[in-house]
Amino acid sequence: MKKVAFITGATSGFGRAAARRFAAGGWSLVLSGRRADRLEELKKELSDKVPVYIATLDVRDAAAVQAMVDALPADFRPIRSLVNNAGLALAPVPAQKVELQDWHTMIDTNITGLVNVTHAVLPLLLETGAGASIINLGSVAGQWPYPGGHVYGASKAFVQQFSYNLRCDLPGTGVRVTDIAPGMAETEFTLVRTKGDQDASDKLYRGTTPLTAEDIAEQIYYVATLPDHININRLEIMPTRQSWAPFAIDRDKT
Ligand code: NDP
Ligand code: 8X3
Repeated sequence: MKKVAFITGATSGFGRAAARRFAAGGWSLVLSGRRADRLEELKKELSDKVPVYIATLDVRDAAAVQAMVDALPADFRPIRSLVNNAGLALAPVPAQKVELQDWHTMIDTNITGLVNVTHAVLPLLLETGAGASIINLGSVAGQWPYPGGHVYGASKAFVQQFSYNLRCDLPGTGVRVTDIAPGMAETEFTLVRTKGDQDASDKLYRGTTPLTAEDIAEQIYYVATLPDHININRLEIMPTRQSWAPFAIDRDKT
């Protein structure tokens, strides 16, 4: 049976690398993101290999998400994997210095957007049944607190718990759910987080070995292509050269 992957945030980073990985595996693709030019480029690159349907979409807009899913051509409706990847971090500063709008943007994208897409695509996954999967991009930040993580980490904690709770409602349907939780990976993520500060992004990744978009795409594809009876609940992945910091202690000056 033909396999279709529906990927949000396919214009960059993990989403774009996942599109390429699924195409290499022969899957048809539904690709979305806000940047139409990048979607066109990716379609041009991949459509000689597999059928590709692109849709410009802001996941925060529930009505637009539903309309996009309703408008899917018949060949792209038997969705086997939904990769809920669109997301972002903003405001890498202490909570007390954050602009409120940045918190709202993270909540609207990482939580509301992911919920919008899941709600719209779930009926198609249920029709697919056995072997279908929802693969949500969480983060190590959803499990481990760090300075400047505030709403970003909290939004990814939502992704983890939402993934687990979906599992509780889906027994008997064959639909699997996984929270993939990467650590530091070099994509456009830090450029977005710093609102375009290329130096800050380069500095973060310099002198170490971050994960790559392709590393995570490989994990997404692995989860999507496991035998139907296997569900990985959560997959946390860090670069070997990243680990945890000690607890911070506020000490009196002596
Ligand atoms: P990128 O910035 O490279 O890609 C993010 C993607 O999300 C882009 O394609 C962007 O597309 C899309 N996106 C953002 N906002 C919206 C929106 N409102 N509507 C639709 N699409 C949107 O980052 P990554 O590839 O690194 O991040 C992908 C996911 O992985 C995110 O959820 C991120 O939180 C998570 N993650 C990233 C880690 C990292 O270190 N890089 C580690 C752990 C998790 P466009 O701008 O065209 O809309
Ligand atoms: C992104 C990874 O380490 O910046 O989710 O939180 S990290």
